[in-house]
Amino acid sequence: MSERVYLGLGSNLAEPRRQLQDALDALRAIPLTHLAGVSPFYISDPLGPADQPRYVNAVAALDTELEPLALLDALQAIELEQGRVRKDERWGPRTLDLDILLFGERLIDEPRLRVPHYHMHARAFVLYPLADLAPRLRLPDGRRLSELLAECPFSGLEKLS
Ligand code: PH2
Ligand code: MG
Ligand code: MG
Repeated sequence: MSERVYLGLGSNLAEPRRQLQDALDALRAIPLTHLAGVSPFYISDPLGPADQPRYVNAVAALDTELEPLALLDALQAIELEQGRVRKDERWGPRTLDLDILLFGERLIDEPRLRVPHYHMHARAFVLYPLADLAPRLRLPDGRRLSELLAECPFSGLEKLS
C-alpha cells in the first residue's frame, strides 16, 4: 500500500533553484515512489544564522511504498549526491535539504527521524507551499493546515513564478 508523503525542499548554496530542480529529477527516480506534485518555489530570509544566503524552498508530494527509514536513506543519498556536507553548525547553509514533513498519518519518533517534522507548524516557508498542494490538509493531531497558516504570517516569503 502506498502512503502520501510531503517533503520540504530547501537550498541556499550553489544555484538553489537548480538544486531544487535536480532534486525533483532525483525524486522521480526513487524506487516504489511516485512524485505526485510540486509546489511553486519560494524565497525567504534564512531562519537561524543571518550571515548566509537567502533560501529557495518548496514542498513536494510523493506516493511511496517505501518504509520511512528506507525513504530517508534515499533522500539522504540525494542530498549527498548534490554536495551536501554535514556540519555541526545548526541551521547553517546547505546545497540541499530534503525533510520528511508528513508520512501519511504516522507519528515517528526515532533517533534518525521525527515525523511530523518538528517546527513545521510555524515555518512560513513550509506551510505556504504545503498549502499550495494540499489546502485542506489536517495534521495527524487533527489540527488543520488552515489554522496553522492563520497564525503564520506570509511576510518575508516571496513566491517565484
Ligand atoms: N532551513 C534551515 C535553516 N534555515 N531558512 C529558510 N528560510 N529556509 C530553510 O529551508 C531553512 C532555513 C535548516 O534546515
Ligand atoms: Mg530543514
Ligand atoms: Mg534536514
